[in-house]
Amino acid sequence: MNASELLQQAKGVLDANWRGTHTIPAPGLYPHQWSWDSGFIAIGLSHYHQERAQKELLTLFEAQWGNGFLPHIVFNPEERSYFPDPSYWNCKGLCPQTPQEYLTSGLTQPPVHALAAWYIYRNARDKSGAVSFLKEIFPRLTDLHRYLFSKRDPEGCGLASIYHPWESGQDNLPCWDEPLSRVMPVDLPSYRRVDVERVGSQEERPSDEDYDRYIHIVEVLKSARYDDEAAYPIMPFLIKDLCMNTILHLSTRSLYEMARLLNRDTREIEGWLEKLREGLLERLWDPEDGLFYSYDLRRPGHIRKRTISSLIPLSTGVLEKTDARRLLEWLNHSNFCGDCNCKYPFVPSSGVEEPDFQSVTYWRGPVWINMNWLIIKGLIEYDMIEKCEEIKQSLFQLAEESGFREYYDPFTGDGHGAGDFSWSAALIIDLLMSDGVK
Ligand code: 9WN
Repeated sequence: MNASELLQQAKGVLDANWRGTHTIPAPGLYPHQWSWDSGFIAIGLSHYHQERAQKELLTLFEAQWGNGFLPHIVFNPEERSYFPDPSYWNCKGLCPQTPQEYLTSGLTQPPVHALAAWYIYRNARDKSGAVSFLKEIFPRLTDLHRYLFSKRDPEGCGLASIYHPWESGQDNLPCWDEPLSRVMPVDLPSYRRVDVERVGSQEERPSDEDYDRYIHIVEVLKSARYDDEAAYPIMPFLIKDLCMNTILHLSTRSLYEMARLLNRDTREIEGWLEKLREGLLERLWDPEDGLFYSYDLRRPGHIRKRTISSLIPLSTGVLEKTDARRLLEWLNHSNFCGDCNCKYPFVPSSGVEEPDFQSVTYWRGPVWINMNWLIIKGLIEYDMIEKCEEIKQSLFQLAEESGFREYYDPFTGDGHGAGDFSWSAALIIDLLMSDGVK
């Protein structure tokens, strides 16, 4: 298959998953609109369908709450095949901040949207249409960032906290094992796991014990009526997460560019960026290991697991060149498929030499295209072109051979989880079209 055939196939996936106002992550398993999925999808669409890319983000932000919070799922009321469903979340019943016309979840996800909005502007054919779009979305993006920098950082260290593994977007990362082991589920409501039925394999999805803990954490948040002042002190899982804060940094940089373009005051945004940079370097960078680690606020300290999230902050550009080279050494290390028996030199979600590595279990080893895309962004940031090309070509091979899957076995390249997965298609489109493929 040549590059333009791959591109056409990827566009076909996004067309098939388009639902008139937004794109679903994948048919079957994920029938609603997911927040960070839509951000990645808009990045892909920005190259060839400006109008749809804009609509993708505007639709999502219609469901933003009054306090700036952006829910991780906006439900399609016609679809009833996903758990937790809107009646379980009961956001409207519990929280006056929710928009009355939409059914949403009560957790958030990494805010990739300002970055996506900036892609839309940069790639736009209709620049004046893009400026109007930015004018419309800029205040909403700013509200979201203000929410994350205030309500999710009452300590004022510059980094946003997550309440739940789902908020990292990397739900089942080995990093969450220890913090989750301290979550003791009690009085859980009865529920049915639709995800395992849909995927048809328990091995590829989180365990039932983990699901009980996921639900327990949501129960605690519900007991606080989704009010951050009440919730923050009692959430049993509270982490300064690398994925959330890496993406927050990328998007805050884009927000700054937007503010300058639109002639808005940039001081508040500059303040956020400076503190976030300090937070990443002082709280999350470990100079001894030459890796970043997420920080657990409930048992204060680094979560010292070597997963792909330790590498993605390369994309923020906050490291000095010498330290960035240490991350490159890790990327070339056998633990991360630099020199091992993986099918291609892409980066698995968890180091292959780690004791909890599992090649086909959700976020515990498989290759995810969005994470590798972030690594590629980091390599570009530091002009590490050779490694960047190596990973990019591996992703193209993977998509050609196994299609646009949710994740892939790093040893065989076989696809797993959902098929026709939108962000895999969207980010391959971004990589191909940034290389000039039409
Ligand atoms: C829970 C939709 C989402 C992604 C997440 C991914 C998975 C949901 C689930 O699917 O999470 O939000 O049901 O497992 O982990 O990153 O946004 O694609």
